[in-house]
Amino acid sequence: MPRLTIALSKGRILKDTLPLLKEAGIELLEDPEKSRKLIFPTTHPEVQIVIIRATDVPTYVENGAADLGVAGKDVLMEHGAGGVYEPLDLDIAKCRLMVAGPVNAPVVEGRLRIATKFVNLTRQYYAEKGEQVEVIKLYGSMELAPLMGLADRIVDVVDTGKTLKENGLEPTELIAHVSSRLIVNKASFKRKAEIVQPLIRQLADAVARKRVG
Ligand code: PRT
Ligand code: MG
Repeated sequence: MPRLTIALSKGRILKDTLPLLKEAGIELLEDPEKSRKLIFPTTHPEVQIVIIRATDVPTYVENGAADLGVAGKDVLMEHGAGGVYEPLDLDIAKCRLMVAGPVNAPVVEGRLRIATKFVNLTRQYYAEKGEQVEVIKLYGSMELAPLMGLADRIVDVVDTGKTLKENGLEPTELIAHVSSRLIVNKASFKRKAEIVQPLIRQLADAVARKRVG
C-alpha cells in the first residue's frame, strides 16, 4: 500500500502536472485520460495518484483522504484555503479570474445580478468593494446567463478570452491572477515529512527549471 496519495484532476491540471512529477521520479504506468479507473499506481512504489473533480481536490487533501493535491487558486479561494498548506506555486494552468458582461453593457440600475460557480469569492469580492449584489449559483456555461437574461454579469476564469468573445461578452474587471498550487494535508506534512519534504523540493526545482526554460 503506497504511503502517499496525490489528488489530481483530469484535463489541463493533469497534463501540466505530470511533467513536473516525472522530474521528481513519479510517472504513471497508465494514461488516466484513457481509463475509467480512479486510482493509479506510479513508478514510485510509495506514491499513488487519484483522479477526482478539480473542485473536490481541496476537500480530499484537507481531510487527509489524499496527502497532496494540485488545485487552481480559483478553486482554493472558493473552497477557503485555510485547511491545507499551500507550499508551492506550480506556475501551470494559468488564467485570470474576471468579471465579464455583454459588450458595451449599459449601467445596471439597482442590484447587479452575477452568475458564477464561485459564489463565495464573488460575494467576498463585492463585499470588499462595498457593493450589494445578487449572486446566482451555476455549475457551468456561465457565459449563457447574460445572453438569456438570467444575470447582468458573470464571474469566471478567462484564458484566451475566446469563449467570452464568441458569446458577445467582454471582461470588465480583474479579480485575481490564477495558477495552480501544490496543496498538502497539514498532518501529512509533519507525519510524512521524510517523503513529503523532498518531493516539495524536487517539484520546486522542476518549476524553477521550467521558468528559466
Ligand atoms: O471541468 P470541471 O467542471 O470538471 O472542473 P473545472 O472547470 O474546475 O476543471 P478544469 O480542469 O476545466 O480546470 C481546472 C483549473 O484550470 C481551473 O480551476 C483553473 O484554475 C485552471 N484554468 C486555466 C482554467 C482555464 N485556464 C480556462 N480557460 N479553467 C477553466 N477555463 C475555462 C474558461 O472558464 C472558459 O470557459 O475554459 C474555457 C476557455 O477559456 P478561454 O478564455 O481560453 O476561451
Ligand atoms: Mg472545466
